Amino acid sequence: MNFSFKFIHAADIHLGSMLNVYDEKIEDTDPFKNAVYDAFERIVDYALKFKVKFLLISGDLYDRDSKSIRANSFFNFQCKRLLEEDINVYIIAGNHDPFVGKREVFKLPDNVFICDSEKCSEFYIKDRDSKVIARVYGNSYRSKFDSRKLYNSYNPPEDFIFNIAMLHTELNSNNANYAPCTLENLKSKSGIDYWALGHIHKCKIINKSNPIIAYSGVPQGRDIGEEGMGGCLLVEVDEKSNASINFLPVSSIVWKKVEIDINEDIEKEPENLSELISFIEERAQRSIDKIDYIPCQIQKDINLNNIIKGYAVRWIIKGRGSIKSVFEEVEDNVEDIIKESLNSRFMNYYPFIYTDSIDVRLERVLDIEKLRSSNNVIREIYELSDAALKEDNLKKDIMNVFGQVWEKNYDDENINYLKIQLNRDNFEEIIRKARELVIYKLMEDS
Ligand SMILES: [Mn+2]
Repeated sequence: MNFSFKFIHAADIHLGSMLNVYDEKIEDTDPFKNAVYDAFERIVDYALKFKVKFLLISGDLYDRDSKSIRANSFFNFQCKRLLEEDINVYIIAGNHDPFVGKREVFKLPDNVFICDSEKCSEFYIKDRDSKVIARVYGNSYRSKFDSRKLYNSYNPPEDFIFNIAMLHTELNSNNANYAPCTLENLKSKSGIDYWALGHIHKCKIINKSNPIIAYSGVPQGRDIGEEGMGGCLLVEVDEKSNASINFLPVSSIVWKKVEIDINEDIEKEPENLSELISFIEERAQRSIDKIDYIPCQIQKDINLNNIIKGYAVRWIIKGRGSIKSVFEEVEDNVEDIIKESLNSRFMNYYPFIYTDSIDVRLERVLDIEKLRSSNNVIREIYELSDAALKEDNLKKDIMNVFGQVWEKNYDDENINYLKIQLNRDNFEEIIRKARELVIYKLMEDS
C-alpha cells in the first residue's frame, strides 16, 4: 500500500539571466531586474504552501555555466527555507549549466541533490515511517551539448513504486545536441510513471498518463519569444499511484504580442500619429485583460491578479490606411516615438503595460477586393501567395531562393547570429510584403 504525496516539477529557471528589454532605465528597475529571481522564490513559496515532499528542477537552473555569485547565494538561501520543512530538491544539469555539481561556489544545503553526469542517479523518497513511496532518477549534461541517449540509463526495478525521471531534452531525435529521443522512446520505457522534462520553454503536458510526460516550461519569460504566463507543475500522486497535475503560475511580468487592426472600425480609422497612438491606447487595456494561454488547469485558490505585476508587449499594427505613409516619409524612428508615448502613459498603471516593441505591418490603401475581381494578374498573384503560405512543397521551393542570409532549420539554443532565423512569422511577412510590393508596382505602372 502506497501513500499519497505531492511534488513540484520545475525547470529552466535560468537564474542569473535578465529580461531582454533594450531600455536601460527599465532593465535595472524592479520588477524587471528581479523577475527571474522572484519567479523562483514563488516556486519555493508554493512548495511550502502546498507542503510538497520534494522539488524537481529538470535542468538549466542557472543560465550560464559560469554562474553568478548572486544567483548561487540566492538559490542556496531559498533552498534553506525548504530545508526547514524537510523538503528535498533534486536537480539535473542542462545545456546551460552542465557540470553544475563540480563548481558550486558555496556549500550546498543538505537538502539539495545534484544528479551525476556520468551515470543515472537514483534517489529514494520515503514517508515518515521510512517506507519508500517514490524514486527519482536523473542524469545531468556533461557539457553544453550532450548527444548521449540519456533516457536509456534510467532503469528502475519492476515493482509498484512511483518512478519519476528528470530529463533535459528537446524530444527530437534529429538534433543530437540535446539528449536525443522521441516521444515513443519515452512512452515505451518501462517503469517510469512521470517524465519531468526540461529544455522546451513552454509548459506542455505531452502525454496525460501511462506515463505522464510533461514540460514545466520557463517560469519567467525573458523576451517576446517566451510569451505568456510561466510557472511550474504541482503533481499530486494518490494512494493508487494516480497523478493529477495543476499549473502554478509565477511570472510577475508576462510577455505578450497584441495585434491591432486599424481597419477594425472604419469611422475611427487613425489618419495621423496622434490618432494612431490614441487608437492603440484605447485597445491596450482591453487586449491585456484577455486571459493568457494556460497549459493546464490552474491550481484552485490562486489569483492571477496577485501574481502579475505587468505586461511586456509587442504591438503588431496591421491594416490598410493612409497612415502607412507617415512611416515611410519621415526620417525619425516613428516606432520609438509611439513607444515612448505609450510607456509614459501605461507604465504607471497596475498592472503596468510596458511597450517593448512596435511591429508595423501597415499596408497602403488599395481596394483589393475590387482589384481581385477585375484584374486577372492580381487575382493570380493572390492565388499564388495564398498557396505559398499553405502548400509545403511550394513553401520549400520559395525558401530555396530566399538566399543564404536566412537560416531555415535553426536551433533556438545555438543561434548563428550571422544569419536571420526564418520562422513562420517571418516567412508570412516576407510573402505578404512581396505581394504588396508587386501589386503596388503594377498599379504604379498602369
Ligand atoms: Mn532552458
